[in-house]
Amino acid sequence: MTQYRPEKADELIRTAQAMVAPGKGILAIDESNGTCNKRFEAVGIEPTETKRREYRELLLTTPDLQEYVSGAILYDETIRQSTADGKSFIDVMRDRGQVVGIKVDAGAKPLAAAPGEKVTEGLDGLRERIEEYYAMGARFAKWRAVITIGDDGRPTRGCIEANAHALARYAALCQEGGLVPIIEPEVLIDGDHDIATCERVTEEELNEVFHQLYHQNVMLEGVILKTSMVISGKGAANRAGVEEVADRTVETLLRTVPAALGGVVFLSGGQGVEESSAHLNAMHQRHGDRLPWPLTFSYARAIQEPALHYWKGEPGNVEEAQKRALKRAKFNGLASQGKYSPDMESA
Ligand code: 5MM
Repeated sequence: MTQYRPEKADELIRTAQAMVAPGKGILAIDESNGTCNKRFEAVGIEPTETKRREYRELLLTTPDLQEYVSGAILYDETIRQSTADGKSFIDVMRDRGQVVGIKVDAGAKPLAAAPGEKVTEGLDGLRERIEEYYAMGARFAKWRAVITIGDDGRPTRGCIEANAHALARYAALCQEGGLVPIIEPEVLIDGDHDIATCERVTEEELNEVFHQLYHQNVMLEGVILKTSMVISGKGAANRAGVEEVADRTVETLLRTVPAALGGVVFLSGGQGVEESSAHLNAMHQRHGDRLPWPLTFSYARAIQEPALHYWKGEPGNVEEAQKRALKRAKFNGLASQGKYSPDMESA
């Protein structure tokens, strides 16, 4: 059987190409209210809708951000918000030539009969929600699955299969409704596992994801994979260096991700901001000529953190906070072409 083509195939392919245009990546600002509030409270910002709106305005209106950021993933609350002047965030992005994205999953919930594991929910009513978001102006979506590594047999096959199946069902629905699905199966960095364990788990989980996408007739050219890097656990004794992370990540992706895919982007997953740039950069410097798909970033914390910490909810700090966000976006844009250097950080 040849590849199934959804009705909006050409549009999906054009959208996917715009999302991973050369030198650009995707900004993730789709934190649910709970996550956003937690990050606000950690730096002393009031966890209110007003502050969340102000913060998202700060990021989305950062001067020149569109040079390095092709689009942003919004949360349901954010996609309905506007700037203080009354311009909708959707229009802010569209006027800058950016693609509007929306997180559509309903969060990772405990997987029954699988202690310590989660499955992402949100398929019920998804067709209708996609229709609404498309009509509002969204052109891509995101769904995140969470895979935990533990020395007690986690992840189990049951967890890997349940999450991959849901990702594929979500992706097919998105394409039916004209949204490019970002599929995000995140292998968490939490734990003291070594990089070889992360590599084995990432390989198993990506194989299953592409197996399920095939069976759900998902058109790969209109899909973006958002993946974690192959990296040592945060608490590992001897954490692998930049070159090993770059080599193992690229090798794992080459073994598992079909060449037809629209693009691959990374989450930062708790890495430091400079580390996230260095890893992406090393992948391009060492393997740039072997990559069959665009390979770039879709960071949340690794772009936002310096800006959030400086802003602290103060109107007088907006301009400098925006400069800090732009710096990370620019360095990651350079890293996506192998043109970043850690020396630039102090310049
Ligand atoms: C893993 O999280 C995604 C990427 O962010 P980092 O670069 O910080 O790792 C991110 O898009 C995530 O899905 C959102 O922040 C939403 O998180 P919650 O937990 O609120 O759904």
